[in-house]
Amino acid sequence: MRKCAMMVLMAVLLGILCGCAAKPADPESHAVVVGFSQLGAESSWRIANTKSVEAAAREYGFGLMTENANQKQEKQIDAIRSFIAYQVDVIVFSPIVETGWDNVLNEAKQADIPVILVDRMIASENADALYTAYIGADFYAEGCRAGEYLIRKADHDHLEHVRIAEISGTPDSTPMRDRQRGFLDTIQGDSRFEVIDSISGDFLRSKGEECMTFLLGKYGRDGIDAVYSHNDSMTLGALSVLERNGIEPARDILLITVDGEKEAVDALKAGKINCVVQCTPDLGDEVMQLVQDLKAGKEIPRVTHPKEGAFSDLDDLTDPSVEGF
Ligand code: GZL
Repeated sequence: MRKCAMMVLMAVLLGILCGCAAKPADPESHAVVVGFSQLGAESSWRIANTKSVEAAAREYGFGLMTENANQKQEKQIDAIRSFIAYQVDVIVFSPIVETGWDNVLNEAKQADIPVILVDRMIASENADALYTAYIGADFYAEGCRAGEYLIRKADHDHLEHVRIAEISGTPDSTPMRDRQRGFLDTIQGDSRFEVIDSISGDFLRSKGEECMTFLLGKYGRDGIDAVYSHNDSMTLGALSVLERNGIEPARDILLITVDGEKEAVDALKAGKINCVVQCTPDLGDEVMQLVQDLKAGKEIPRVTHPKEGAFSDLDDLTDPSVEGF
């Protein structure tokens, strides 16, 4: 019997008490049970990522207990505690922000449950001891690709002064920090570029609209030459505001975005976005392969980055590889 009845009852009761009742997988029918703490459903990327992990667990025949925290760190902490109580085999976890995880991850360590970070990293003095592997994008490289595109565009269009407004992602999250750092490091020293503002849209489409409205109000339609937005959801929100104000997106104001969802790539092909930097949500297969190798006692890579690129209006957009998720 995989788990004693009392253990299962305790896990469920604990889950109910902390408001995040874990849906116990049927322990009898799965040799491996994975606890998956997903941070939310804030964007198309996140929804696609959740689907990828859940589909892969089915394909590998693993039991999966998914808890969605709806953007609340405390709910992720509760979910991880319920996974520990249930004694899952592996915890898979996408931390909404980088800090505040030491206690609960130490509890997982004490319970001898390995933690695989998906999509986002943690920051801690002893981070190395708190997780077994990380699989997700190299966000710094994504930021660099956004900056490299802007340099190419300025060269191509002979732009002499580009005033850039940044719409950033969730504060203290890995993609927000590193997409910003990579972009700024790439354009720094080039006197053509001036970052005039940076405000957070929290990766939400609605806040992307709010940010663009605020920026137009503050700088006017002629005071901004380019917007660098950390994800498609915010970009698509900003784009709708530009159009409502009679501003031609990608012409009057350049738009550079990250993720690569279908709606954004379609907007690129329609000439309404200038550059889409890819960030794949399809991490499920690699995650479950890591779980399988871990359970088989194999060495697993500490860091796995998926292969990613970028599409832009300076490339051949008829190429069949130019597609969104
Ligand atoms: C990136 C991921 C980000 C996406 C957003 O890997 O963490 O979170 O870029 C999502 O769309 O909200």
